[in-house]
Amino acid sequence: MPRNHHPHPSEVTPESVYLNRRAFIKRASVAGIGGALIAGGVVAKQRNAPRVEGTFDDELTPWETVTGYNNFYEFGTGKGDPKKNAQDFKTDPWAIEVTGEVSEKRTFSLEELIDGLTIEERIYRLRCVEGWSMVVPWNGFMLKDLIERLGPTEDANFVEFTTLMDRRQMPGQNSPILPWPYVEALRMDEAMHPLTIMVTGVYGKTLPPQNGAPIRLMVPWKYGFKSGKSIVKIRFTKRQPRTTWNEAIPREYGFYANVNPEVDHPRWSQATERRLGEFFRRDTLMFNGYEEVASLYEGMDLTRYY
Ligand SMILES: Nc1nc2c(c(=O)[nH]1)N[C@H]1C(S)=C(S)[C@@H](COP(=O)(O)O)O[C@H]1N2
Ligand SMILES: [Mo]
Repeated sequence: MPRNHHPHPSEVTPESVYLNRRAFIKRASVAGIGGALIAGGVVAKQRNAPRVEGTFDDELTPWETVTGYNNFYEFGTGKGDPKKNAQDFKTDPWAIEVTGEVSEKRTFSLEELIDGLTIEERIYRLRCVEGWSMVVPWNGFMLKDLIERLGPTEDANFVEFTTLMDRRQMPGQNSPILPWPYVEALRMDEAMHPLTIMVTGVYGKTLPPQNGAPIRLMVPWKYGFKSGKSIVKIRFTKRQPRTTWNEAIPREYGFYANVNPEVDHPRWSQATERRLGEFFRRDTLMFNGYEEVASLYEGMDLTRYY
C-alpha cells in the first residue's frame, strides 16, 4: 500500500480550526445531557464525557483503526478501500435538501443548517453486523436539536437520510452491489432521542471522508449500517421509508437494526463481538449497552421487528 497517499493524523486539520474556517459554530458551554465541549482543538477528557453505560470505561479504538477500517461501499467493499479511495472527496461546499413533511422545504448549505448547534464529544460504540465493534469519540450535535429547528409537521412519523449520489466521485456507485443512493431512516422517536447524533468530527478533528464527511448519522444502539454517511437529503415522511440494506437483503437486515444478542443474523450469531484491537470476543449487550432506549420498543416483538 502506498503509505504516502494517506495523511498522517497530525496533518488533518483539527476540527475546531476547520469549523472556525467555516464559521458556523457558537461555542456555548454544554450542560445536562450534553457531553464535553471541544475547545481549541483539544480532545475533551474522557471524565467529562457523558456517562454511557457499557462504553464509558472502555478503551478508545485508535485513530488509525477508526479511520482505516471502514464500511462505505460507495468507495469500495474492502475495509481499507474507503480510506484509499475517498481522499479527494469534495465536501466543501456541501448542500442538504430538507423536504417532505416539514414546514419549510428548502436546500441549506451545511453551514446554514447547523449554525449555532452545539458541537460536543460523545464516546460511542459502533457495533457492526459482521461481528466487530469499536469505541469512538465522535464530535457532533444532537439530531433532536436540528429537527426542532426544521419543524416537521404533525404527519412526520419517520425521518430519512440520503447519501450523496455521484458516480464520478464514488466509484462504488458504478456497480450494482447496493441500490443507490444509500438511504437510511429512523422512526421519529428514535431520531429525537438525545443519544442520536449527527457527526461532523472524530477525535476532535474534521471527519475524514472515509467516515462520512462532512456529516453523517450515528445511532449508538443500532448496527453500524443505520448510520448513513455524507448526507445530502433529510426527508420527513408519514410512512416508513425504504432503506438500502433492508431493500437489498430484507431477510438479513431489518428497518430497526437494533443491536440485539438474541436475534441472529441468518448467516452468523450476534451474541458476541470482537472489539477491534482485542483478541477475545466479548458478549454483545442488548441495545449495544444503551439500555435507556428500551422504552422506545415497549410492546414490540423485536424478533419480528429486527
Ligand atoms: N453511505 C453509506 N453509509 C454507510 C455505509 C455505506 O456503505 N454507505 N456503511 C455503514 C456501515 S455497515 C457501517 S458499520 C458504518 C461504518 O462507519 P465508520 O466507517 O465510520 O466506522 O457506516 C455505515 N454508513
Ligand atoms: Mo456495518
